[in-house]
Amino acid sequence: MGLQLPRRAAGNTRRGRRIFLLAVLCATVVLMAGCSSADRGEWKRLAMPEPVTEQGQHTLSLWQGAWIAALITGVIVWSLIFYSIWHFRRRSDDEIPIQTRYNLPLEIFYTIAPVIMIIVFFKATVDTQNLLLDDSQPPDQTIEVTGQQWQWTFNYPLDDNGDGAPDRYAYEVGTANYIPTLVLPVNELIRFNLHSPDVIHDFGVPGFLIKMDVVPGRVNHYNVTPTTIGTYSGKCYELCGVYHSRMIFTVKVVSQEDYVAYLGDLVSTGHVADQPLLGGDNADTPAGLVEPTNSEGAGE
Ligand SMILES: [Cu+2]
Repeated sequence: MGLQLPRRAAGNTRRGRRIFLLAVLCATVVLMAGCSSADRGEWKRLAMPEPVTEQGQHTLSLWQGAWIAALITGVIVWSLIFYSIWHFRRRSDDEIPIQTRYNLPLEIFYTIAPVIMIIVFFKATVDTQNLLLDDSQPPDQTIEVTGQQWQWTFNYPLDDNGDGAPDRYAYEVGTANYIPTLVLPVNELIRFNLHSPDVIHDFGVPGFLIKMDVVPGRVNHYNVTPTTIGTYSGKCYELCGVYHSRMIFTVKVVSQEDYVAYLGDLVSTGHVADQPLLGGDNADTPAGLVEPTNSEGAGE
């Protein structure tokens, strides 16, 4: 009689553990079933935004590859840790195990292995960067982008006489009270030439999976080929001053016809100049936006 109670208690514990595991399994299945296809896509991309440019695919591959490599490393290291914890745990009849140290082959291995891993990561990063920055193809469109404190100006070259050289520029200027729109034709190679008249900004669209510093006195550039018609948001990625947070813009990827029509709209509404607006005296001063004095405070 005296032994029955503990045995039943042990059975209860085992049953309890089984019920708990079953509950966890059910909850997992329910949670997974609740995932929309968008959620599943996000899991697959490991939280990276869905790339909507050809070039963005390279960034995504690097991101996924790096995570897979890191996870494999993690699984090996965690397995070794938990194996050691379990296998060499203290037992009641145990004596202290043999104490060893200075295992030279092992020490050489765990010094060299991380160096090899870093070399592989470095090579993958440089290869991806070279693919992203490849500008050997002539672009279909070249857009002069100006980042000025604190908005963006987009200049679209117009080839009026068809000789391949820009004759005028249609433009769109953002201000403190107006978020500008960048319109891009789908499936065309677009080059952004980046200009800054004041401080370092950084021009990027999260969905494009590429961004670049906009440095005064130097014209950086990169190319993208948008692959999906849609509306996206872009921003300045470099803390560039008090109103940095206002440097957001809308991106519309449209069909070739809509792109031509958009440029026509800019011209017909007088948004056209002989030279691109590159900032400073040449760009519109953001209306109502002045450097706050000390008494006014920073505001944002
Ligand atoms: Cu900025």
